[in-house]
Amino acid sequence: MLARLRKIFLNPIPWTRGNLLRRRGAIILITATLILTLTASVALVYVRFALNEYRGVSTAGNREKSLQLAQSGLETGILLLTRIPLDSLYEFGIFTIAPTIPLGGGTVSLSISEESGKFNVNRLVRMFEDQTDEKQLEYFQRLSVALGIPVDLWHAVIDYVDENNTPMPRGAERDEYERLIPPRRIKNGRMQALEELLFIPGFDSRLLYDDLRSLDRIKNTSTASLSDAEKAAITPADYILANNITTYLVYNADTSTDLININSAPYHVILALSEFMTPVAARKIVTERVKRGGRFKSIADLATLPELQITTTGSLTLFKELSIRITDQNQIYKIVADASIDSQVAQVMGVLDPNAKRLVFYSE
Ligand SMILES: [Ca+2]
Repeated sequence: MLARLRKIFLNPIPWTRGNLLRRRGAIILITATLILTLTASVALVYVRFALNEYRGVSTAGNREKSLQLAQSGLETGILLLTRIPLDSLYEFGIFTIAPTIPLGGGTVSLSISEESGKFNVNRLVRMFEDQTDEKQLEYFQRLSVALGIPVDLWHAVIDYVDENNTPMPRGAERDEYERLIPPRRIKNGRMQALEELLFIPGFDSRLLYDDLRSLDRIKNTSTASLSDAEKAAITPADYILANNITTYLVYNADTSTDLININSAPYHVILALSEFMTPVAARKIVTERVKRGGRFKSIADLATLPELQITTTGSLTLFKELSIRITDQNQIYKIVADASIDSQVAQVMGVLDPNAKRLVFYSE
C-alpha cells in the first residue's frame, strides 16, 4: 500500500485531464482505504472534504482556486498527521520528501516538518516567570559556537521577548530601539515567526537564512575522513540558522514541554544539547536515526550507543545527561502547502498541535 502511494506521489504526472482525474481518484481511493483501516467515520470525513474541495475549485476564479487548493492541501496534511499511524508516516517518508499531489486539476506540494526538534527562541524566557531560562540560553550559545556566529546575539532576543525593560549585558531594550534610525518598537512579548528576529539588533537576513559557511564563519568543516553515511548526516541546510531554531509553541499545560525531540533535531541542535556532546556522537545519533527508518521509538534505543558512554559531570554518562533533555514524542508540526493551478500559485501554512488535534497558527 505505502509503496503504491509513494509511486503515485513521486512519479511525474502525465499532463492530460483524463489522467489527472484518474490519478486523483486513485489517490483518494488509496488514502481513503488507508484511513478505512482505522475508522469508517474518518474515511467519511475525508471523502466529504474531497468532494467539497472539488466543488469549490470548479466554481471559483483561478486565484481563489489556487488558494482553495492550498487550503485543501493543508487539510490533507492535517488528516494525514492526525489519522495515519506514525509508523506509516515515517515509512512513507512524509517528513523527508515533499509529496506533490494532483488535486482538482492542479497540484499541491506538501512540506511537513516537526518543530520541537529545534531550539525555541520563546523558551529563552521562562513560561510563567519573566526570567531568562539559563539552560535554554546555554543551548543557543552552544549552537552559536557550532555555527560560528556571535554567542551574545541571544541577549537581545531575551530582551525582545521578556516583558521587563532591564537590558541583558549584551542586550537591547526600549531605549536602544528608540535610538535606532528609524526608531523601532520593542515587542516585549513572545515571537510569532522567525522573521521577527530581523527587527532585533545583531540579526540580518544573511545571518538567518544563508549557509553560514558561505559567510566564512566556520573554518574547520573538512569532511574528508567521513564515511558516506556520516557525510549525509550533515547537509548544507544544517548550516542555516533558521533551520535550527523555531518560534512555534503549544500553549497546553498538559503536553507542552521544553524537551527537544531527538527524532527531528538537526545535527547542530544535537551537538548543542550538552557541553560533552562530540561531533562523532552527534553524527552517530543522526545516522542511527536514519538506519531505524527516521526515528527512535524510545529514548532507550540510544542507551547502548558506544559514542554516548562518555563520562560527564557527577560520573553520569552522556546518554544519562541527554535522556533528561530529550523526548521521542512529536509535539508540533508545521505544514506548508504550495498549490499551483493554471499558472496561479498560492501558499498556506499551518502549525498543528497533534495532541489537541487543532491548528495553533495559520497564515496564507
Ligand atoms: Ca524586554
